[in-house]
Amino acid sequence: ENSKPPHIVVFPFPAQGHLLPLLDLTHQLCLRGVNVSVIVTPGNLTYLSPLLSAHPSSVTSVVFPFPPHPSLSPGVENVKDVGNSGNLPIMASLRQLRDPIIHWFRSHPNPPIALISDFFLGWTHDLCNQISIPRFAFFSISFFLVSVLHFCFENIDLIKSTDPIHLLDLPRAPIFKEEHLPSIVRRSLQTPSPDIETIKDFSKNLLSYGSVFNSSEILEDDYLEYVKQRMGHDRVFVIGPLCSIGSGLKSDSGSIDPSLLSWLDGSPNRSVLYVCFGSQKALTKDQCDALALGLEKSMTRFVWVVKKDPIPDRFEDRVSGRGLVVRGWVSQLAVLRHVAVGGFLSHCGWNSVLEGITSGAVVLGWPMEADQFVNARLLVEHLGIAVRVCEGGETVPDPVELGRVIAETMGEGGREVAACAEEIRQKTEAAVTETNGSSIEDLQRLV
Ligand code: BUP
Repeated sequence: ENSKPPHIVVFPFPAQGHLLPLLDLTHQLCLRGVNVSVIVTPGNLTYLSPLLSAHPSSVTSVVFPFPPHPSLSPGVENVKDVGNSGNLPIMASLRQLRDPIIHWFRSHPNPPIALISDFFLGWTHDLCNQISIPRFAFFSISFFLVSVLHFCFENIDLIKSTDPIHLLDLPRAPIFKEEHLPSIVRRSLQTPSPDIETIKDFSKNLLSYGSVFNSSEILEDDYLEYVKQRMGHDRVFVIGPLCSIGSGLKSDSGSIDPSLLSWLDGSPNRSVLYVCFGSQKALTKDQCDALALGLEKSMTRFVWVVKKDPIPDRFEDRVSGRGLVVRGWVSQLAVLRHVAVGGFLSHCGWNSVLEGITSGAVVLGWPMEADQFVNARLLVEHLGIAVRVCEGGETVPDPVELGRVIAETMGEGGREVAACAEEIRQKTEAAVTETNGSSIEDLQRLV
């Protein structure tokens, strides 16, 4: 019995920024001899393919029908298909899987000995108590953000009555304008709050047996300590950045489209600015116009990844040879790691932040919503490895100023920040690549 590999269950939340890193973690656990059942709904099964084919004998998918929800169209099971507004209804739907999961667990011939679930699934803490297995919360976000969320949820009345709000308890005592607080906190300030269940759920994460963070102690050791103290134990595992650990799932599949690759190959080292605002945000027409003009004026080489964003007419002709507009999905990590790329104009989603850091690209931050203002603060003010070029989901930047900042940061004026970024890159990489690196050791401790 003892010689059997341990069997655990993993429950991701279906938003790309949550799902992909947890699947990366699952991959690392399988490589270390763990057998895993992954809870998934039919519409998300496709995202498991790389994992299932990398570990055909140690990963099993456990498919539960997606519980219907009045505000979600049939077939919508991933936030990617509806944008951030889908977070709450998808969370509410998944909560209904509690009894089916308990039933599955109780009838399993070799039931799992632990659960790792996304921090958006805080209710699984109670589920695990019911079936007497430990629950580990997986955080695809920073310690800084968890600290901010914790403080805000504990002090909702204070936050309602002050703006800007001074987070006095936290390391560095940061000050945030209300509009820059995480969206989930801002929504909870409304009366009546639509998110009361979410707040209750979030606090369960800090009560769980353990927690796993896709971050690095190099980036935020003070907030790591703060969170550990709030949790009151040492079962806090800091195992990131997962995008840089060994043979990752993503890097296996991540190849650059041949025409983009040859364009990058023909560009001087560190000359290209990669522009991408994540999977959820589409720019408005005015924002697109301003950004396009800013890129044009910067005279900088660039690759701009667009989704549904309305690109101005003939823009591509005007920047032909110097700039590329790419439509759809690109392998962001592979592009960022190309030697030609030196800058990353980003919305500062946490995964993008980690991918930027581990590529040594200077981040030009344009935080728009959710946790992005908090992440940008960490990069710009705390670590000094980024500059902020714009702020706000509705803001239209001044194209002349934007062009100037891009040109300056990608040129001589960005030298100092690039040197800081390189130093942090080296330290962060060491944590995940050296055998005694802090993240590698924590991964082993977790196993
Ligand atoms: Br878009 C895009 N290619 O074209 P974030 C994104 N990505 O590989 P977000 C691509 O998606 P949430 C593309 O590398 C990163 O790993 C990117 O996550 C990848 O932002 C991920 O940066 C995007 O955390 O997600 O999309 O806003 O809000 O769910 O965190």
